[in-house]
Amino acid sequence: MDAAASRVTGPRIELMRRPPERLPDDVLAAFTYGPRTGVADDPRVLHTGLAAADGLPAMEMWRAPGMATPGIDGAIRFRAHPEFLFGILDLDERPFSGIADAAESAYRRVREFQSRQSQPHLLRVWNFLDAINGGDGDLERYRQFCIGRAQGLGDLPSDKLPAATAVGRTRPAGRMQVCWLAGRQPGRPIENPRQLRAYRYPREYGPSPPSFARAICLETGELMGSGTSSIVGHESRHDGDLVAQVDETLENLRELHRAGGGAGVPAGIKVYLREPAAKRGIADTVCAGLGGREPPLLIEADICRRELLVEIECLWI
Ligand code: 3EB
Repeated sequence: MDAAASRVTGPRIELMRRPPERLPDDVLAAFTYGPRTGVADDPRVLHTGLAAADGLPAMEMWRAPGMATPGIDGAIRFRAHPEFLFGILDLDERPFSGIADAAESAYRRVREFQSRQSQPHLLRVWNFLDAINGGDGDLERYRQFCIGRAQGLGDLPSDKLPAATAVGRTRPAGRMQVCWLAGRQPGRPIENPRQLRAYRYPREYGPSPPSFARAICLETGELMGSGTSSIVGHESRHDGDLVAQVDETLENLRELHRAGGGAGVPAGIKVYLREPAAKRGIADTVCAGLGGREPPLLIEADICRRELLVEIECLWI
């Protein structure tokens, strides 16, 4: 058989500044940033409540390597391709006793749902939260989220954790949004030699270390990086210095790419910025620093540690 003809690719990301009126059939999910657009009533669309740094509409579209079919399972909306599934859980956080409780419930539902799918393996998760830095010490909402997430993931072994992003909305929406890509085949977790594994962070960062892998290498060859920040070992670097944090983060991403085998080119680079007013030059620096072919999407968001000003995510295809 012709290897090229039989090769299945992983999902593809498209970052759009002119969101389309309708989504093609092979779209698994689409995240909107900023103003809601014409696709508002499509179940594949998640309105994140985050905004692009320039305030204009943006959409992130994930396309399957072929047709995908829709489904609903309780509060979960999903779209399934034989190889890949994308799920969206957009929860009202307010009925819960706290963010830990909401996260535990969300992740318990995700795992229970995934256990019944023919694409059971979690590959990549995005978490969009309100007030991620609200509360002090171990009561900080991000730390509480990590406690609930770990509880909800239950007995999932560390070496099966997905790659992830967790960022905060600057305008509260009362919602905990968890969205994920899953696969028929498991991914291979990749760790970053410059960084301690997140799930082994020491106690000083909270009672429950964050449950994610630094990257996941798909069976189809793509490398999906987690949200990456200016952290070396387990320590935040360059407190208050955005330019230095961006450089450190780019070094982390290049090392992560090397650790994953160094294949492929960057696609769908997203830069989460705590203070978008300071964004001058960052898009070019990030694009050049990763060898990107298209400009990154800059998004205003809070980052999980107060001293961190930037988080960057990237997929290599
Ligand atoms: C870090 O490296 C930065 O809790 O899911 C990045 C990506 C971060 C994902 C998560 C947190 C998460 O610890 C923060």
